[in-house]
Amino acid sequence: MWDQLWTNVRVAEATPRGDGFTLIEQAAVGVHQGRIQWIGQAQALPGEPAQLARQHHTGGGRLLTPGLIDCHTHLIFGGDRSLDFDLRTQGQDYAAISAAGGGIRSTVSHTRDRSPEELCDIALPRARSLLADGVTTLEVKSGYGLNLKTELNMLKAARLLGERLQVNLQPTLLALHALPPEFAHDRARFVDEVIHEWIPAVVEQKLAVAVDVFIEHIAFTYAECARVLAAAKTAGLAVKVHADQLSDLNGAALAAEYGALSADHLEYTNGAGVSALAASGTVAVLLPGAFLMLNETRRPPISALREQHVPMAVATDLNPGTSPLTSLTLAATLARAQFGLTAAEALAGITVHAAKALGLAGTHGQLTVGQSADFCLWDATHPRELTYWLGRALCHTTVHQGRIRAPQPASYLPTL
Ligand code: DI6
Ligand code: FE
Repeated sequence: MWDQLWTNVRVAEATPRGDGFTLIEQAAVGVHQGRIQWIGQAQALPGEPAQLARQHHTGGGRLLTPGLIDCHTHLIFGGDRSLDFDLRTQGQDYAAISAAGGGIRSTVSHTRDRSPEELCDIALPRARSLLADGVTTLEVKSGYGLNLKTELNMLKAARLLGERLQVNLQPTLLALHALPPEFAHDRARFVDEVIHEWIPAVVEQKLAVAVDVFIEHIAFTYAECARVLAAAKTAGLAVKVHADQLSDLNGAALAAEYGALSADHLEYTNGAGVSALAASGTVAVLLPGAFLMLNETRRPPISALREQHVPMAVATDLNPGTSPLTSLTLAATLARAQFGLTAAEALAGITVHAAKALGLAGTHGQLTVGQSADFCLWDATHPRELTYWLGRALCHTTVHQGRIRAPQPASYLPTL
């Protein structure tokens, strides 16, 4: 006997290629031991509901999609950067604010010296906002410590978040984000410390599953990033790259060279970079929140990515500096409005392709037998609508590993 049976739902998914939707009317979903046990048209169920499952839920005719996956966030940090945004709206640019001591380093000063418990408490409301919008798998990066103790504290805070919330939390060590002021005149020694101290500590304490680097003029060079990615792979961790966000430094090629799970941002990626991603099977993660808030005009090479069948994911990049965006459906809506993704590409981008960007293809992101029973019921009539409203709360119910999640207080969302 199954644990649960859901009936009176309309099952909607984007095709794995992102070129359309599949819709099953009058569908049913059987759940057992946290996984999907059966899915299809209710009339094909192998018995009466009362005989099939211990619990029977009706979905009230709502759309049912895979649980959403936010595959790129920096949601743990102290303070905020509303002042940076003020300065940007008055004409200063991101790189200049960073050079003048604002930017990432100002968040670092508010993040250092906080305990994992404090960092978790601070991040909790932001995480709840994402969850209220249907997120069941959440990637969280470190990167605002810039010293080993605080990086580890951030990752411990991420672990606490995963324990306190019903969510599949995927922690990433963002090893090269900004050069710590203490190493201003000794870049190589900092990279050495990351390789010889940070990565081994994270592996030993099992605090991260991936390592990320930021290749950019205001951050790190190709060679510095390559050294860290090589060390991460040797240590058995997956790798990811913040690539070509503000300029073209061959970040996509770097990601491909090291078999990265994903290359993220990609506004300035060149044609060779797109081909390299296609060849390596690396997911392109689009981050329209940062594009919007930095008032960027150069879009990622969507047509080339589409033509070469590079899977495109969409994420919030939730961070204090460039993307204070706490809704993944809004991120996907922005990806449609700003980058021209189709509704199906946008939904694939926050489900099946986002799972691939986290190395979770096959277990998460799709509604197939054997996958984790993570799904959402929506007050929407067509899956297109999920990425159409700007900031409307359509998520009615979320199921994570077969368990209905309690409603998340998300004060920023207007109530229906
Ligand atoms: N790219 C981003 O968009 C964030 N980090 C990164 O490498 C921005 C981080 C910040 O400005 O605090
Ligand atoms: Fe980022």
